[in-house]
Amino acid sequence: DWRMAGHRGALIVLEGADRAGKSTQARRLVEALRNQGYQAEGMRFPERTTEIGRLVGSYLEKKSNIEDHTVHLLFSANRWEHVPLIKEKLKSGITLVVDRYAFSGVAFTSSKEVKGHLSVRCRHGGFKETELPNFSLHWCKQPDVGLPKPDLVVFLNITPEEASKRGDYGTERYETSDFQKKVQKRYAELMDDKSLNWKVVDAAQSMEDVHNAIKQLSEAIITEARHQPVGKLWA
Ligand code: ADP
Ligand code: FDM
Ligand code: MG
Repeated sequence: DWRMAGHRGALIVLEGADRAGKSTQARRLVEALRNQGYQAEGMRFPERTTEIGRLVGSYLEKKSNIEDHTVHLLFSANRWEHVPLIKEKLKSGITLVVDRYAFSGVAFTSSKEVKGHLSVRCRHGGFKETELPNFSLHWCKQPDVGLPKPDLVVFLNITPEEASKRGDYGTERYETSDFQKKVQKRYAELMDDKSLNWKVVDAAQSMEDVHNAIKQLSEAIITEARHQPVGKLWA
């Protein structure tokens, strides 16, 4: 059948704010692609079932505290430990639908304030206390440089007002409206990167309409990616 035999699968990532519909749409997309005769599987990050994933999971559930840089590297390591599997699946023709990827990693960590102060020497002698800089996008991207590059990154776009109609924030780390607003700004900066195939979908539409939009984008990219090698992210 034209949908299989010798061609690689596509790497499709869903990103977006809390309650934008990533997990719902990832499930529906896999199901719809399979019904159309494609080989497709879901994947998510963080993947909490590995040893590294359990550390990250316990951090998100606030059962443990991990220093900010360190946990950023663990989120990235959780992706790297899946790279052999990702490559194998794509090579065998399976399209992967991934719920969050390196873009979440960068958007969330770069929204954190670095705690602490730095003493800097003034030009005319003496010292002044200055705040440490926030995590830069540049610093946050480095651990994920070279990961398999998504063929398509769908950004499920929703306003905080629309998202709030879908229920309250949970009790995990990062689930506050102040923090989520910062994350949203960081996503916008990441979407300025034209070396990636970002597609913005209006996530305030009905589940059905969002699904149809994502499905159409996905089928087109599966056809396009078939003959191309998998790229390297931010490399
Ligand atoms: P995310 O994974 O982005 O946090 P979910 O897929 O878990 O989002 O969806 C969050 C909640 O919003 C769920 O209760 C889901 O049923 C609901 N939901 C998802 N998409 C829509 C939509 N298009 N319209 C209305 N409610 C939705
Ligand atoms: N998150 C997710 C990060 O901070 N860094 C990452 O690299 C990734 C993949 O973990 F708050 C955050 C984003 C979100 C949480 O929540 C995961 P879900 O509900 O499992 O997507
Ligand atoms: Mg989700």
